[in-house]
Amino acid sequence: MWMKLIYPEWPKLPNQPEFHLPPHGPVVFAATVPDDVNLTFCDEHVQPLDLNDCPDMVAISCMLSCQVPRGWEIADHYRARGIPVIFGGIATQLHAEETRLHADSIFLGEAEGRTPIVIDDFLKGRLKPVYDYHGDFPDINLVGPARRSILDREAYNYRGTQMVDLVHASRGCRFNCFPCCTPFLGGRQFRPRPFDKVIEELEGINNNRLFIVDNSLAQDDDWERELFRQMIPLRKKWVSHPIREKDDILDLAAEAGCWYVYQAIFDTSDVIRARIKKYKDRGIGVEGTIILGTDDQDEDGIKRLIDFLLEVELDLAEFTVLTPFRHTPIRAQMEAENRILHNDWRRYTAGEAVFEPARMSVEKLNEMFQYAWDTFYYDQTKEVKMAQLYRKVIMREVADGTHNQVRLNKKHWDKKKESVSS
Ligand code: B12
Ligand code: SF4
Repeated sequence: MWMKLIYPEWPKLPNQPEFHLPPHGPVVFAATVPDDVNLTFCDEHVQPLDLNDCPDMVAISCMLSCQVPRGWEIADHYRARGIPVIFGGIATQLHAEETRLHADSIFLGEAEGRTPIVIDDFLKGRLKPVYDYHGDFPDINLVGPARRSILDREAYNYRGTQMVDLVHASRGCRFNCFPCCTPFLGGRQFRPRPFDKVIEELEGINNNRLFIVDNSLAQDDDWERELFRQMIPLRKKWVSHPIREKDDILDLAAEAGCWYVYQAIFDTSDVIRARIKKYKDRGIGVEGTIILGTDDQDEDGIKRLIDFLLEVELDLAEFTVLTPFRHTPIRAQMEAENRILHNDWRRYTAGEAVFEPARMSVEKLNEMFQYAWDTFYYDQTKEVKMAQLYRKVIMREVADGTHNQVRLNKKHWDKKKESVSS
């Protein structure tokens, strides 16, 4: 049986550099697909999608809301030719009802231990329209190493630089922040994977640079300490969401190779200032993730926030516009207040206002979004600031003998030479 797994393209945010990270949901799902299935993969961000082939089944994986409409288009195309389509992934769960209209089957929830059931049903001609495992989480021990062999690895290098590989050490999140749908998806219970499985997976990744995509590592202090202790000998360099702000944990994180963290910044408080300093004192970089358009922000507030970011010398900043995604607390609030402008999911990119802001107009918020990018990156572009972060990691790799960039760069330039001469 041939299953063609597709990751539809989503619209990039206008201010983002032109590189793509390897998708994580598809490779983790692929690990659950039985070996006797002939699985092929197309990530539409980096590969052309052939819509004229005839797989036995098309499987579409969607992570973001703005990716879903493109997934529907692809599905409609295949189904019109009689090829069955199944959808899964985060955004399938968030948009289940609409997705059903474009699918033979939708899969809701985590796939470990369940995919063989789906395949078996399909082969017996009794594929169900819905596999609903939402909230019914599989045994975390079943989460195996992701099947990264399905990726075209070179497609994810950027100008000859090896970018990060994605991996996760836990699921679930015990917090419930207002813009986030993660508690709806993965539940409020923190579900760590066994250490030996995580370490084995990390060791097996042929890349020194990782993005640990766990929702938040700051969920259990003892777990976090032990994870970092066990990671030290691997000498990997990694990026993650926030780490618990305790001195000994931050020390361990730095020793375990923490390169930079994504830190949400909502205000200009001394708490945030102190947190950023703690990271930086240990050589850990900080990329701020800044949501614009919250109810407490007005135009002046946003300007003060940007000044603050420059003053605390953030390494990078990623600005997004507050977006009331499905199954988030903020959506419930805005629905109750009748402030949502439309449900055109293509435009739910977090790059434009899709709701009525409380303290400025829609136009002003969009203008402030661009102001934020332009002001923060006034003297150095995002590419330049990123290059500086990469320089830091390269120096650390050279110092501890884990650097393999020369080989990669050579391959990149050899390829360039080839294309010029042909
Ligand atoms: C990693 C990540 C990213 C990475 C993605 C890199 C990549 N190439 O994949 C990056 C940093 C790029 C990213 C960016 C953004 N992200 Co993000 N991200 C995540 C995060 C933390 C983890 C996703 C993940 O990998 N999960 C682990 C995998 C293994 O789980 P999974 O995909 O569910 O897969 C399982 C099942 O679903 C199933 N499955 C998967 N596919 C399929 C297919 C089939 C056929 C089947 C049967 C089953 C199946 O099998 C898997 C194993 O069980 C999630 C939060 C979360 N915990 O989900 C947010 C999340 C997806 N991101 C979100 C947001 C808001 C964003 C941004 C818009 C804003 C931002 N700055 O965060 C930007 C996008 C900007 C843009 N337009 O370009 C939101 C989604 C909002 C939405 N509804 O669109 C989430 C949910 C977090 C949140 N705040 O609520 N993100
Ligand atoms: S924003 Fe992060 S910490 Fe907050 S609920 Fe979402 S995943 Fe958890």
